[in-house]
Amino acid sequence: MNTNPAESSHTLSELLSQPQTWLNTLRKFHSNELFDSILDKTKSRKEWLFIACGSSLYLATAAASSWAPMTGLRARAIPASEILLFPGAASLDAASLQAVLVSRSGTTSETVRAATLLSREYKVPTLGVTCTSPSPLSDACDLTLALPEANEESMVMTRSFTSLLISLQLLAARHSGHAEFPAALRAMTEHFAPQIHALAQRMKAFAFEHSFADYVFLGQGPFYGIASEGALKVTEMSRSYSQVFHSLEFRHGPKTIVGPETCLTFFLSPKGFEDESGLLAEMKELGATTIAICNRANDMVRRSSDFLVELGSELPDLALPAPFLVPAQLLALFTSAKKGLNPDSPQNLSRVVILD
Ligand code: F1P
Repeated sequence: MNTNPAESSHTLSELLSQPQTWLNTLRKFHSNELFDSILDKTKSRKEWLFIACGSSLYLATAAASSWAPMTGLRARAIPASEILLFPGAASLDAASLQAVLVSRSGTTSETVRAATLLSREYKVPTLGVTCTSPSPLSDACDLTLALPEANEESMVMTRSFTSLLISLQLLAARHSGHAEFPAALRAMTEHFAPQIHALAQRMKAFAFEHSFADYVFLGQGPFYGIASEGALKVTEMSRSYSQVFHSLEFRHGPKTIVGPETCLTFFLSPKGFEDESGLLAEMKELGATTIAICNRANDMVRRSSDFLVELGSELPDLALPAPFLVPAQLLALFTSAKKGLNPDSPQNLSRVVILD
């Protein structure tokens, strides 16, 4: 019997269930009438504003970076607290805006309050995206996209993050008639599913062999939200210091912290591969310990990475955010295991932040 709390946690089993949950999500939204109804009711909207807190905010960030190139519409993500505290800075134009409020629990106070404020005061139409419906969020929003199948027992988000992200990407694909995109996501899932257990074993060995003072996650475009979530996962699960930067921003100051005790994780996008892998090689030269996550590596990436995740597919950038996040989730989980922590109950955290 496994006595390490991390290795017998809900978090690990839910993390490993992601490929199956993605397949279920793809099946559910294959020819789903709810999508058609949401798209019909939002067709006049020219700008999509994704709003959330915590992991759901990073999901929203990755979703906005998928939404804009797929639909050709303006899209951005902001924390719910910005809507509440500085609505004037959020450019809330009721004539063009569609708000999308993301929350696994559908209960986070700031997100629910933002939905209510947008709807009542600013007359902005609202779509709730959640694993929990009915919920305060679904009650506050005009429309709801619910994915209860991806909900978790765990405190931290793993499969709900990637599956809600895939749902929003599928909605964007339907919006813009990208009929080939669901097939690309299915190909990604079928390609990745057989790799996940071996990847977990390799990451476990890596985490147990190393002790890091801190962690940095680097990504651009749709991978910036993924890098942000990777950093949050490591902090939440393993109580470690972790930072995120747009990859090429790392040269502009932050690289001063590089050394063998700083673990740098690079999300190498197909689009930015040349520039991002150049940065990886440069940071390796400076003495960093590096994790590289990519579709296909070259010799330079192989030489410059202490831990390489090569998906080995020909898939486009936008099919990759979900599987690219998995190694970062595993790093967080096994760093927590190494420290003897239980990721199901991180210190000071609750599953939802509910304010009076
Ligand atoms: C948002 C969230 C979680 C986080 C934490 C508190 O929840 O910030 O991402 O892990 O434990 O709540 P939700 O709005 O998606 O339910």
